[in-house]
Amino acid sequence: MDGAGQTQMRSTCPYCGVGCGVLLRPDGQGGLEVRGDPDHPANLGRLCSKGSALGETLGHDQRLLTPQVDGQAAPWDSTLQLVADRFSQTIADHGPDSVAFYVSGQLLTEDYYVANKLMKGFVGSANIDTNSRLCMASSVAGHKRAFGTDTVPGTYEDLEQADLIVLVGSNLAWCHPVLYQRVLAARKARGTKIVVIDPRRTASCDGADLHLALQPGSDVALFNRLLCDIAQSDVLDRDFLNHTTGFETALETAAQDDPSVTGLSEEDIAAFSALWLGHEKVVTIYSQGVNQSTSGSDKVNAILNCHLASGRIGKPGCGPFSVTGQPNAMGGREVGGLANMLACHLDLENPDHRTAVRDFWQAPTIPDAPGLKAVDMFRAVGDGRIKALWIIHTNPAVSMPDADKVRDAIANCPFTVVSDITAQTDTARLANVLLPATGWAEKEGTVTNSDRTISRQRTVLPAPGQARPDWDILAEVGRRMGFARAFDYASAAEIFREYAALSGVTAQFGRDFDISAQAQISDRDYADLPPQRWPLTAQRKGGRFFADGGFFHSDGKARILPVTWRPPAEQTRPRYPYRLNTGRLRDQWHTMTRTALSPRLSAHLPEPFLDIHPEDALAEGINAADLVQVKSRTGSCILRARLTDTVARGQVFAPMHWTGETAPSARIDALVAAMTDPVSGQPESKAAVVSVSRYAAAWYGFAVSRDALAPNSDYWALARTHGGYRAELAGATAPEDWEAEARRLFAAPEAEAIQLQDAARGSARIVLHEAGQLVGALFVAASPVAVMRDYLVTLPAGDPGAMLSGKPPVDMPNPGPVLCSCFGVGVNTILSAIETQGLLTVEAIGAALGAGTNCGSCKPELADLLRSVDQREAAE
Ligand SMILES: Nc1nc2c(c(=O)[nH]1)N[C@H]1C(S)=C(S)[C@@H](COP(=O)(O)OP(=O)(O)OC[C@H]3O[C@@H](n4cnc5c(=O)[nH]c(N)nc54)[C@H](O)[C@@H]3O)O[C@H]1N2
Ligand SMILES: Nc1nc2c(c(=O)[nH]1)N[C@H]1C(S)=C(S)[C@@H](COP(=O)(O)OP(=O)(O)OC[C@H]3O[C@@H](n4cnc5c(=O)[nH]c(N)nc54)[C@H](O)[C@@H]3O)O[C@H]1N2
Ligand code: SF4
Ligand SMILES: [Mo]
Repeated sequence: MDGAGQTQMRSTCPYCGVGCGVLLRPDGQGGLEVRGDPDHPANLGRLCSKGSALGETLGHDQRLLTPQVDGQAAPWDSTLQLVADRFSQTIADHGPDSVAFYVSGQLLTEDYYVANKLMKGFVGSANIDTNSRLCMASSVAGHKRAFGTDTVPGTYEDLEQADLIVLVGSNLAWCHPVLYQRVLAARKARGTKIVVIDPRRTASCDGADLHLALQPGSDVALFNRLLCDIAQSDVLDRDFLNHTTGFETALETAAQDDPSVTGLSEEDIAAFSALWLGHEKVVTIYSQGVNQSTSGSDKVNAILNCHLASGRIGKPGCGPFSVTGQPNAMGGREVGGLANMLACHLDLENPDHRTAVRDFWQAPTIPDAPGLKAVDMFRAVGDGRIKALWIIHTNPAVSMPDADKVRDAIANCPFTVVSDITAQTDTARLANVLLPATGWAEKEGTVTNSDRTISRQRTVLPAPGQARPDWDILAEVGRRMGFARAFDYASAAEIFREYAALSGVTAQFGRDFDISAQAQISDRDYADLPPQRWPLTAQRKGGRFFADGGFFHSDGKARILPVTWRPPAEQTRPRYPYRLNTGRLRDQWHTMTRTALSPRLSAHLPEPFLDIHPEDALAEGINAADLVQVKSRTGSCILRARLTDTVARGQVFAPMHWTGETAPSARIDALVAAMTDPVSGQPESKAAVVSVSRYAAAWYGFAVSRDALAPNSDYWALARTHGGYRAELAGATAPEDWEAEARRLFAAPEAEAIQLQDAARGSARIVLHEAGQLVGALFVAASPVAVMRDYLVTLPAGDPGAMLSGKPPVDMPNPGPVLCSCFGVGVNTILSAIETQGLLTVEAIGAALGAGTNCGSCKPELADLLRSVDQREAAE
């Protein structure tokens, strides 16, 4: 609680692994005012666009408010009994490995701890895996191979103390925006150099000194070359090599790799090496371009090798830095959420570790072999080996590779339980039992961010309906399965104390994760727990690891591992000539169940798309704004084409966010084959092979609507606006009667209609209203609809008759697509201000229009606009 008494609370943002502190104040109408916490070490008051818009995502209209069994509301008591009975019965009939939990790096540590304890300690199976398998598994595997544990050596302060920051497969500007802001601030203060290694030109390239657009999957070859260059320079740290083994072999292996597989010029590769060798303080940040690969673990070790050989690790401003994606990706790793881990960084396969944890839990049994990893788990669901499945806080029917197959597997599983905050997800729609969880700001516990800082999430809002915290639901099922004592938890604080105590027991094995100083924490101190970096022991608080060696292999030494470049698992071929890269957008979070509720966040990029190089588009006969059909061996999508040279020829990029709820033909993971890294089991989500062709739509449509609409065309994509909804539509055959279609779409059989139809041209404009109040407007054409969307979506309150033209009145400029979501400033507004007011800098745009002055997440795009104007003027 803050000085202002009841009114202001400190908590942590529920989105990315930066783990920003927030100050929350209930607005009295069920919502919250959200500000950055100036005292939180992760953000020091900053927030990005998603954090700033949290208040817009808390409404209850989409919430799951009661348990449901087979689509019917049901009481908690009988529903929990049903879940416990079905799991117990399945275990009795088919053994413990016939059941599984699939959980999430967004669970709080306390939730995660209980789920893991129930499955590994009491069900007696290791079949618990998490979406972190799709996210951090390769980093975990790489860390463990090199260091002996899954340790992130550095801290966020290193980003400010570094002279060179290398971003490998990380679009930090969009995915960890507050860290990116910290890097940019440091660059301003000390001239930090930035290198981006990414096949695609991203917003993070905006401030970069060097962008290496390498061939997808070729990172190992690049870092092997760097290792060779290090070996031949005085950057090689022979003293530090005493803390390692394997250098000579790794170097010999590295020398075998041909750097030309990266597709980079010798000058670029040499420039990279020169920057790396020339700056002692270098931090290499890596993320999904590294992890989500069939050579992900080797990519991680190739990077770690360079830091180990140069001793650039664990010292201020130095080190490899795997940034975590989800708010508690790190906490989940600590707590043992992966199928091959025990709690507190202990290994399932080590008998001493197993005994220690079993004794501590007083558990009947602990399995001695790893459970099924995510991809294998859903295969086992598909072929009937898993007969009861509990999915918590994740949406695998969308986010798993080969997603259509995963969706079918879940649908056919004899018993599926889903815990979520909403029933409107592709996964929840398949469940036999739905359990309503309390969401962010309604529940409490801890999360660990990318730099090992443990922070509190706190309860500020009441639980809606009958929703209950995830840990509470899990513990109750554990008790009803017959494990009353082990799951007799009354609060999150109690779970945290048990977990902290367990970490002390495991410290005897000389592991890194130890927070035993918190084992006796009082409820009150837990309530007030300030952000703290682990380790937290009687001797030690926070800090970095490995500056002086002290690795966690039994000989205390790190392993410098021989790694060899391998291409992605699937090769492009005449039938599938394009490599499909996938990833994230600035203002959406994963499967959009929360961010799509915010009109502000929905304005940035309201429709799914495929980025394709203009020359590839030309070759395929694809024009700007056409729809394209993208096909792979596993599935098919329809997406809007964006012609752009941010992608190389032969490569295409699509965002991962759209779902059956928001754009059913854009479920991108339907296209991604389930190929995995042999060490980590992490799928290759960024290197599918696909074909791309123009989608021959008979008609295209655009609609704005006051209420939710119900499209059923071959292609549709839905987004929130301030006044209601907007939709893009298209179909292979046109309905016979557009007015009837509009009435169905807007569910307005009685509304008055104003319309213009031209059957010969295949165009129609229909505005439905009730006594002058807009209900919906539908614009149809035989080619992609040209109306001023950014003007129309600001309407619903406007004059229905005036809408028919699809254009604003002549004296009203079209603002263009929203770029600054905090202040709703459009691209055209910014361009016109740049030109008419002679604005030269991002700061000047901010001063003139406000854009970029709140969260700053759009600054890279503002810089890009300035550059495009520069280039245009230079060309004129
Ligand atoms: N706005 C937003 N932020 C988020 C999230 C979100 O959903 N939305 N999700 C969070 C989560 S869970 C995660 S894991 C992180 C992910 O954060 P990032 O990893 O930064 O995000 P991605 O966009 O998935 O991928 C990063 C980049 O990898 C590049 N890439 C693809 N293939 C290769 C390759 O072979 N080599 C290299 N070097 N690069 C390649 C892609 O072009 C892409 O730009 O973001 C977190 N933050
Ligand atoms: N092609 C492709 N696929 C990818 C990726 C990629 O880059 N490309 N990235 C992968 C990565 S890194 C990740 S992390 C995954 C993410 O993929 P998912 O984890 O599947 O995505 P989310 O949308 O975050 O799902 C979270 C779910 O939890 C629900 N929820 C929210 N709050 C609560 C709560 O308090 N309790 C409970 N029980 N439920 C809650 C939400 O409504 C939502 O349904 O996607 C992976 N898939
Ligand atoms: S950077 Fe943005 S999404 Fe990530 S924790 Fe901070 S405010 Fe939340
Ligand atoms: Mo992730």
